[in-house]
This record gives sequence, C-alpha cells and structure tokens, in this order.
Amino acid sequence: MKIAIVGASGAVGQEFLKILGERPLPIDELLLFGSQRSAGRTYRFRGRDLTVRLLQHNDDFRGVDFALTSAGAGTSREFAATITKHGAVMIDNSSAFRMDADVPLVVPEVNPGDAKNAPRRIIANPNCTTIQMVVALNAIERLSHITRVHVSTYQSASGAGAAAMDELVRQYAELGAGREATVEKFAFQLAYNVIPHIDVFTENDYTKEEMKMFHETRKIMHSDIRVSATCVRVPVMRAHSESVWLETERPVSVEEAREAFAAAPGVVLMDDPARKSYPMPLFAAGKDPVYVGRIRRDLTADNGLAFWCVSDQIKKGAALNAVQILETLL
Ligand code: 11C
Repeated sequence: MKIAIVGASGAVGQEFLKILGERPLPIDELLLFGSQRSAGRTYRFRGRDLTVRLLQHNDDFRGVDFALTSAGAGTSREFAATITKHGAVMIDNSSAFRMDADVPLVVPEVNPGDAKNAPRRIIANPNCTTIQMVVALNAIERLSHITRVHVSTYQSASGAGAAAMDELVRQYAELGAGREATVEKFAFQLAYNVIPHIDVFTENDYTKEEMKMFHETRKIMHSDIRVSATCVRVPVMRAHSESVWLETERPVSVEEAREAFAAAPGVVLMDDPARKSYPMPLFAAGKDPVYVGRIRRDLTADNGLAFWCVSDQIKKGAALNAVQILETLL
C-alpha cells in the first residue's frame, strides 16, 4: 500500500507520521508533501528518512492508494483533482468538502458505512469539536433520539496549528519576563485569557466554527438534531473540552447513560466525582479516546442530560480519525 501525507510538517501532518508508524498497517511506501517552506525537510518513518516533496500539479500521486491531507481548505480545493486523478482516495482534514452531498463526512464509530460511498474519491474528516461530540452523542442516540444539544467548547491552542501552540508558550514566557505578549495567531492574547471567538462570525452572529458543529453533526448522525454552540479558545495546549447539554425524545436516566458511555466504541468513561475522577485536557493530551464524565440530570428539562467530554484535538480530533477512516476502507 502506498500512502501520501500532504501537509507533512504541520501539527496534524506530524501526528499522521507518528500514528502510521505505530499502527500495524501494510505500508510499502510513504510519500510526504508540503509547501515551499517545508519541502526538503526530512522526517524519520519506520527507521528511514523521508524527504518532503513540494506539492505540485504533476503526476506524483500516480500509484498512491490513500492521501491524508491536512494543509488547509484552499490547498485541498486546489489540489483535489491532482491528488485523486490516478485513483488515490483523499481523506481530507480540511473544511473544503465536508458539506458537499457527494462527499461522505465520517467518524468511524458513528457512520463507518458512509465511507464506502465516495464517488469523487474524497472523504472528509469532520471538525475536531464535532468529532469528539458525536462519538459521545452516538452512545445516547442509541437509547433515545436526541432532539437538541447546547454545547460550550473549551478549545486548545493546537486547533489553530503548531505556530499557535508556540505562540501560547511564548506569551507566558514574555509575560513572565515582564514584557508584552506577542499576538499573531489569535484574536487577542490567549495566555491568562479565554477568547469566545473561533473562525469568522457569520450572518446569524454564530461563528463558522459554531455552525460547523450544527451542520456536521446532522450529516454524520443522519439526524434532524439541532446544535447550538458557543466555541471558546482557552489557554490549553492540545486537548479540547466540551460542556454538553442534550434533550432526548424519552427520558434517559443517568445510570443508563453511564452504561451506554462505558460500552460505546471510542469512549472512556471517567465519572466518579467523589474521587475527583473526571476528564481534563492536561491528561487527555496525546491519548486516543474521547473521555466522558460529569454525567448528570439537567435541572431544567425532564428529558435533559448534561455531561463533559475531553479529547486530544490533534489525535481523535484530526489525524487519528483520518487514519481510522483509512482502516475502515481496508
Ligand atoms: C480549532 N476546530 O480548534 C478548529 C480547528 O474546520 O478543521 C479545525 C478547523 C477545521 O481552531
């Protein structure tokens, strides 16, 4: 099997390399692609040094079976035809094609069957906030249809990329040294702050990030579910947290919900508040699962439940989910 990574030097690209190296996939050849800035760099994979090639409109993808792409929506749009023209399946981490009717949007724990119907040979990886939420919601949906969700997110710097992670570290260092924090990747200083603004604002005053949670959740779950989100950047390095409130058609007890989460694929239940057992981003960083805890009855609606979930944004929120899509196809 021949695999390509597009955007190899980015935070998600580097995670692709790591995950592909760890999993028992029959990879005969791995090609790395990047921009002018990263072309020529070398990365180690399974004991060999691989050099990043410049992504160009040529025949470099001839013979490639799967291309894992994470270089931004603009690059995905520009290069989709070049990547797929010789038969490669493009598993795309960007938002470029997610809502296209002929492009499946897949979270393997929820809708693995959708991956098989990709007429353009493009499969989209959802937004990280959506992925971790639907993995958890799917457990409850099996008990009773979820009609609506309110969610507030606590999103790590990693969602804005490797340079943003560096910026957060630098801001704490600058402030600690008595200097002003440099702000480049975020709308404001993130150190010692939270910013209720991710991606651009849309006409209805929600941000694009918040509307992704509305639309992507419906497509993945094949559901009329409505999601009202507030997405917030917090000074955390690489795992996103979400405070989720949901309403089901029939009441679901906390005990039923706990059992469902415990049995759900991709979920680890961590819900023993008396022993201070609940998920936190510091400890979810670098791990695969979606951790769920703080499960409780909603106090305002008979059919309401509340919970808290945490997952590594670069892993399940991006690279791991894409590799799992590839594994689903194999
Ligand atoms: C963030 N969720 O945390 C974003 C990053 O549509 O793939 C991923 C954006 C996307 O900033």
